Amino acid sequence: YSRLFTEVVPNDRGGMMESALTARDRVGVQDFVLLENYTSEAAFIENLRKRFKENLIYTYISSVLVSVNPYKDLEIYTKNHMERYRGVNFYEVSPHIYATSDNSYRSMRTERRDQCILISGESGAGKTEASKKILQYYAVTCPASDQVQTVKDRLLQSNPVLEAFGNAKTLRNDNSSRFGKYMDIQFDFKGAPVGGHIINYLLEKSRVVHQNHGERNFHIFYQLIEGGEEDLLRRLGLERNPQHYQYLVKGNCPKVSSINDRSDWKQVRKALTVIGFSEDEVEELMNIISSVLHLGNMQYGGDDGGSACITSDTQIKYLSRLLGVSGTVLTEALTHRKIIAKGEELMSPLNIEQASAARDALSKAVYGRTFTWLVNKINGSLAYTDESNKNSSVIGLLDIYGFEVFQYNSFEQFCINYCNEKLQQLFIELTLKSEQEEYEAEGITWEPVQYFNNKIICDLVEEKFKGIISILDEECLRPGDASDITFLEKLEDTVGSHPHFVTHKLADTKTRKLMGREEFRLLHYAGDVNYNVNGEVMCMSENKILTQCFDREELTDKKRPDTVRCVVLSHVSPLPNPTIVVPCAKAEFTKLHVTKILDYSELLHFNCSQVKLCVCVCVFVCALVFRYKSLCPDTWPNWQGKLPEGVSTLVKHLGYKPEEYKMGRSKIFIRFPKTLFATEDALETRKQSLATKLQAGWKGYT
Ligand code: AOV
Ligand code: MG
Repeated sequence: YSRLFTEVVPNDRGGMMESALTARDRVGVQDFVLLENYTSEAAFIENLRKRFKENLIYTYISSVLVSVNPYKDLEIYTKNHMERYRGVNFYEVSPHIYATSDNSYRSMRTERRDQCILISGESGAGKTEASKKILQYYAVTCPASDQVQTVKDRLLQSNPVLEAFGNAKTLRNDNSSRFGKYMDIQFDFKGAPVGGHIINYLLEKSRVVHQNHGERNFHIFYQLIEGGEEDLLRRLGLERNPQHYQYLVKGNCPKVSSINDRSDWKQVRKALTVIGFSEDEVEELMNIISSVLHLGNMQYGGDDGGSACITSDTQIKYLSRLLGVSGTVLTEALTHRKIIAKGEELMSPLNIEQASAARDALSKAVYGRTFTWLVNKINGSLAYTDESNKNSSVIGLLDIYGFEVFQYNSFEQFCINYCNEKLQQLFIELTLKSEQEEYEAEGITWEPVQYFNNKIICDLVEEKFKGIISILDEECLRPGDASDITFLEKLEDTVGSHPHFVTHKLADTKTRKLMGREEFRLLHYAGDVNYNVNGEVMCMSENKILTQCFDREELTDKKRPDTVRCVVLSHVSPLPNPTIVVPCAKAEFTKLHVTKILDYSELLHFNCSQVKLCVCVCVFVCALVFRYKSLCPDTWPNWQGKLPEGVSTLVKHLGYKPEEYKMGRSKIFIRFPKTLFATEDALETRKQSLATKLQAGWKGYT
């Protein structure tokens, strides 16, 4: 139960011995459950702050791991660290992402149940980094054979590839995930990783054709242009200058100081080979990537009748070569649409605006499908084919795009934030449910906790016929005068009275000042966001997959949520002003920032609800007797009787009052952390006095 102890952190007093009490004062507690004043937001923040100052970025809330983004490399992910956490009960070591990883692994092995690790937190919090650390931990610490080594390499190398095609620089994060990822790591009966499977959710395709100011397109475009070999670029007809491409200039941000596109290209190129892409496949992949860039540079002019025509055939030439489609077919496809009149197919010319929209739609579709193809290809290379091994189990890792708010929020932010709402739902259900199950198993009565359940917001978005998605769907399909404005009006009519929904028209004077007329505001669990409806009805009709973006069935079909063992909640100090372009004054950690996180995340809420539900610190009775038996003459050197009686004898001797603890079947629930700390301090005093006596030549200790 070293969670009760304080990490040994060198202090700035020249290595002078520090008592447990002052150390605890200095570096805080490792588990928020141990906070004396657990309902106080100030105490919670103070504990986070103390630990962060000492580079202790991890803290538990019971079995949930909270991590604060340090924005600097800490020497805490070495092989030695991995060894320290390997096979050790996570109660016995200080909080770490490796402890959580190891705990899931051991639960999977001993209970033979599939596991799942959910990682949540706002954009830039460190979710993707956490998921990579978990994967690295398994790759290094799990048993391996030659064949397994290949699987481990492929699992690890899938990350740079997926990040190249699915991540981009945003205003919040230089390496922001623009898709949701659920990865299963498959283990054989010996506990060796033997395969994997990735499910991707809703790539932000609109980024291919448009980026907000200060943001970039997906990394791969810049990597190819900056790092691609001369002859490759010549074959693809590309210039070594991102500024040359319309799809790469929208955000006016070709270079990012934290990113080296050239070396990243090398890494991605190598990773593609490790995963099993042939030279031809890589070339084809790059053909597609470069054809998207050529598409973006296509210029349209209008003829006398106002119909669009392509003014230069340079792009068409490249495109027809790269995509293997005839120039005439391409030209017609990009300037006409097919209509069926009286049973006959006719080609009707598009005007310039329509042709540009068609071009962008094609680019998005091509990129989106290529991404899906890439994921399938990686899955093929990770597939576990040994049918004889039926005893395999999996650990699932969920890493989605985090909650985000910009000055201008569109449908993309709506989807992303809805995903986060759903994850929060799952999180609430799982943590509270598992606590309650523990109480039931231990035969302890508890009082149900009042907490904010965000189901009400999920319903607002997803309810059939009267949720926002249904209304949008309906407007997209409705022929006639459907527009962004009719969509907004329909929202006002249908969900206008919902407590988490506001529009300019419905808002009070103060809120109205903060909103545009074409916006609706959702009061999310993590904060208020104004969504602009501009262009939604026109371009979103293809987005039927939205409803799948966080399909609960994905997680429930294998009855897995029941088996979730741990949740990682990552949190970074957010921007003082979320619209600032450079993400964070990095390791800044001021009180103000942290208060903001808590507002955002309801993290404190979890803390309170968890603790209230727990009402106490719980310790396995056998561990309690074993640890403290020396403090009571009746239990020292060994308690011979039944364990529950041993505990009663011990706690009576220690002076625990009846209202301070409750006995469960296998655990004792102690109401106040200070009770346990006092016992811990008594143990230390005893150890020290024994040490002094032994030094003085005392031989009475056996
Ligand atoms: P995210 O996944 O939560 O954001 P990332 O995992 O991409 O956030 O982290 C953002 C950046 O923070 C990384 O690129 C690192 O520079 C830094 N960082 C995160 N975790 C650590 C760590 N443990 N140690 C050191 N630096 C770290 V998003 O994908 O935008 O929701 O959508
Ligand atoms: Mg991420």
